[in-house]
Amino acid sequence: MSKKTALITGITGQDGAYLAEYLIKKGYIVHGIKRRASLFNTNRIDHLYQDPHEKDRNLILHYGDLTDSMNLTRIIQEVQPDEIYNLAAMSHVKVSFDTPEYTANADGIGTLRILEAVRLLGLTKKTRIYQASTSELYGLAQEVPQNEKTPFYPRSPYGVAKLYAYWITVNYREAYGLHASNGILFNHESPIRGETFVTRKITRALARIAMGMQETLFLGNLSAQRDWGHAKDYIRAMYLMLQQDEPDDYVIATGITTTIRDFVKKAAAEIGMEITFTGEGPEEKGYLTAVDETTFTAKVGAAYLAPLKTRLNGTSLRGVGAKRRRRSNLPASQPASQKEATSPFIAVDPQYFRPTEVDLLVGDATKARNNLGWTPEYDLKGLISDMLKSDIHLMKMDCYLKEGGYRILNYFE
Ligand code: NDP
Ligand code: GDR
Repeated sequence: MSKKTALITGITGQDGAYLAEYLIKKGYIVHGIKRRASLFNTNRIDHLYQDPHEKDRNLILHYGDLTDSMNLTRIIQEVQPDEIYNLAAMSHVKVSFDTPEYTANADGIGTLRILEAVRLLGLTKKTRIYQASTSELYGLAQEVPQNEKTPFYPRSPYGVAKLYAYWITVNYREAYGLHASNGILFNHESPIRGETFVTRKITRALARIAMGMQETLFLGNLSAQRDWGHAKDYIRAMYLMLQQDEPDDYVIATGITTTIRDFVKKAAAEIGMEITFTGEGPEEKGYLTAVDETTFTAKVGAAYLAPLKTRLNGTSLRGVGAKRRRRSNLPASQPASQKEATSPFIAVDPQYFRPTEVDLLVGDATKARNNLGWTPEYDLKGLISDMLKSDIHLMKMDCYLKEGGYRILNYFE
């Protein structure tokens, strides 16, 4: 039997990289569309990359862009894919407020370009399509939890562009009989999550803070709630949707929601650091209030313990609040004046607030469980553990480079 062929747009992104690996393991020939950039941008898939001169390659990359109809049509014609996974998008909600027109073009009309190319090329019976829809469609959530029947109310140019993409996918399915499905995926993260999404921003910063390479992490709205899963689980759901006899739309979620604040606390606890929050709104701050030395030593390393304890004791940082708590094990109730004298681990910077926020997302994936047999393998603790393990490893490399006198790059948003 000849091998199945898949075309992945957004193959250089988090989901594209995991999906490419998954499909190659299943015996697919995977084609991917990458954008031309002035630097190499295939970091996430370099381990799958094969020299273009090799024969019988199972990963083939094409230059392209979702804003270029002719390019997309030519690639689809050449590849004649059995399955298209449309994962490419300007995927950052906050950035979409700065680039609304481009976001509409790539995320909204980009989907139409793919659907229309499949139709024009006469591939409606051959090619199955997965559209990367999103829980951002629910935006100002009309019910809790959200399922496939919950009305949409997007709250950003990204969400609105994805709303168009969702409905045009449904429309092509109904009008032309295309096997096209929407995966309404809730937030999913991993060690290769983009560094400017909040979970990865937190795990990277906590690793740096634990090793004394960063003082404070600045975040936006700490009270937003998200339903976070692991990207490895979610790409399995994409694949399953295209293996069904009938196309359909599915919510993919864990059913558990957590605030950004609690994510910070859980992630810090994973490596033995207790963070306590005090204050409200833009004045809210998170302080180190205890260290579990055994956990910290096992997960981060004994070499980094002494500087952290110095920080806990406040001696290098003028403050006395944390010192009092650590000695007497008091709850975090010391006077604000003392707390303010201590350098916080976490502080709020309103520049990360969004003009319209999505406050609460939590998904009900019953349909996916029943129809696709999909269940996630990772819970939030497992996800956090996976991300921190990887970021501590990464930051240790930076530490070694720094100690060796080499320049390290500071990527902050
Ligand atoms: P990433 O931001 O990690 O990856 C996006 C990919 O799209 C990258 O490969 C990027 O290329 C590519 N891309 C961006 N703009 C264009 C364009 N104009 N033409 C061609 N390619 C482009 O996203 P994720 O992997 O996290 O998400 C995958 C998809 O799923 C996206 O559509 C996202 O909106 C959606 N989604 C994601 C969720 C999540 O929690 N991760 C949840 C629900 C939906 P480059 O590497 O060059 O930037
Ligand atoms: P989201 O993810 O907008 O849900 O979109 P993101 O991680 O960017 O934000 C989640 C929540 O955290 C709050 N937040 C911050 N966010 C960022 N990025 N940086 C901060 O410093 C910060 N502080 C607080 C945000 O306000 C928000 O409430 C992701 C993307 O992957 C989309 O492509 C996808 O469709 C949805 O998930 C589901």
